[in-house]
Amino acid sequence: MLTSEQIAFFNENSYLRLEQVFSPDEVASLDRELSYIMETFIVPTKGWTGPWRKDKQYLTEEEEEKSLLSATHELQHYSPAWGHAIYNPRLVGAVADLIGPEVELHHVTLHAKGPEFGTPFPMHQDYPFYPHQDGRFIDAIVHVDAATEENGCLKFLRGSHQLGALEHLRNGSPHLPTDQYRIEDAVSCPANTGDVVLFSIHTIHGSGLNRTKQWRRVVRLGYRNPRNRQLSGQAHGRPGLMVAGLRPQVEGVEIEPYGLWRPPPVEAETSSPQ
Ligand SMILES: O=C(O)CCC(=O)C(=O)O
Repeated sequence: MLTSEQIAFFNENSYLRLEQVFSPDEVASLDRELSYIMETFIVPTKGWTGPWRKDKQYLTEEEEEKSLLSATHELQHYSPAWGHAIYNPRLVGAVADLIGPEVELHHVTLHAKGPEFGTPFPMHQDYPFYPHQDGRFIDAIVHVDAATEENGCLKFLRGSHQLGALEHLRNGSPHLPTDQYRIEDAVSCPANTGDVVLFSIHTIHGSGLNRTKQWRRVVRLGYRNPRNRQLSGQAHGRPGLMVAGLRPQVEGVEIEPYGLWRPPPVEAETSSPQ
């Protein structure tokens, strides 16, 4: 569980790094199964789009052309190690201390920056990707690889989650104006393998290019308080796994385990009941 100092750090800085949430053995399984998923299912792309890519604070012309990102969602559909990771007691306990007591998984997303030209991310909040009514939503970044200044660690604008939801530019991937929200004003958050970095859906963050010869792989586990209703965006209408506490009944929220799919209407008496 979090100490009062850790909670105060999060409230002041808009993020918090938890050390060694996953043991070396656990990281080895996560690494092995992630490598299989990446080799078997993922075709890399150039990464996030938009005019920010022409901004020299992020990419030179050559880097823009060569930049590389492997991304996918819901690793628990591919791998037991990632299924177990979602329920990690220390991680879930920390998230519950910040936004609980009840906690629901919202999504799982891989961001793997390719070697030498691993794409950067412009400064943004995660809010526009999956808008929710309030700030009771934590993104937890699981570090499969250590993140450093050289390979594009996360960077945060201190205190930014207090600003609430901001308007984002919508040309390309949602991002904030690069002249007003500069990556050089953000504080770097290097992390070791097995560490988890927590931040709010309203925290302004980004990251630089991976210039090293190895991949930089992190996986985001998005958790919310189930009372915090989603307004639109990624996974809207899909219930998630409850990882702490029991699901409360929330007015206006129907639990549709099959998402938007509806079973076809039952045909009139064509066979006897079984
Ligand atoms: O992987 C990164 O460096 C940035 C990821 C990010 O911005 C996010 O998960 O919202």
